[in-house]
Amino acid sequence: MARAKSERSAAKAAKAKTTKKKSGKSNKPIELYYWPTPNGFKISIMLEECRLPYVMKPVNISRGEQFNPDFLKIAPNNRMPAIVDPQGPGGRPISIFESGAILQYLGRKTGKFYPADERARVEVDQWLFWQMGGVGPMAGQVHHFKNYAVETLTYAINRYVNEVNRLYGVMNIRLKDRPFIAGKYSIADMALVGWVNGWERQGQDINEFPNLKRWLETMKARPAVQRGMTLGLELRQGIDMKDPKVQAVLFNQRARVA
Ligand SMILES: N[C@@H](CCC(=O)N[C@@H](CS)C(=O)NCC(=O)O)C(=O)O
Repeated sequence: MARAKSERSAAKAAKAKTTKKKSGKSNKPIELYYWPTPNGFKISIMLEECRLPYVMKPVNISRGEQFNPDFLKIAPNNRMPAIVDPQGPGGRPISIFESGAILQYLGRKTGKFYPADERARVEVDQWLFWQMGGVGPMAGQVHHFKNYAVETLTYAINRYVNEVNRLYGVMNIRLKDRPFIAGKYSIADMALVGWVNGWERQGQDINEFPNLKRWLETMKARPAVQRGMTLGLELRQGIDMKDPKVQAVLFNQRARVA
């Protein structure tokens, strides 16, 4: 009897060990390939909001680390952010590039900030894609022509400053009768905040857009947003975007034929 009992407790202990091992495995952190920019912030914010364990792997884009062969295996478009989730579908690792796809993946994985209900999901998707195809690229062009280009091209500056102004107008109307862009707080808001936060450098006056201003203040008051948007900021210190070496890496790249 006593023997049977001790066998049972040995079996129990062995089982506990396996479970611990298993759960240890599932706790392997997500690798975040990252540089502190508005596109990078989207993912650091989501990881912080979901309290998912992650480890940040800096990709210094001003030094050309986005072209490292190992990074290209994960992100063939040579841009960050990207992630590797050791516990992907079927318990096997998965790598993902493109910030919108990463946000949707993390939303599906956690069931957070990305509703499962189809109508609510479509709401989030359309504003997420609106950010991906509109606010991000247009504000990015403003940053380029207004702040980084060595020549002053008035036509280009006006074109993109005006387009960002139009987009912020759309957002301002949308936020008139709802707290967040898709109604409830979602991955679409996370995609937008890093970009909208740069309104001043984009030649905009936030006071023109009171609903957008209120949304930005609400967003920036969230501790996870604060953590996400300060992650690795120190890495950028001392980098001069007008340095010809930095510009040679980041601008006017052409196809690299394999
Ligand atoms: N559509 C991509 C854009 C990513 C992107 O443009 N990342 C920039 C930094 S914000 C980058 O890695 N640039 C490196 C380069 O231009 O070589 C996404 O949303 O993930």
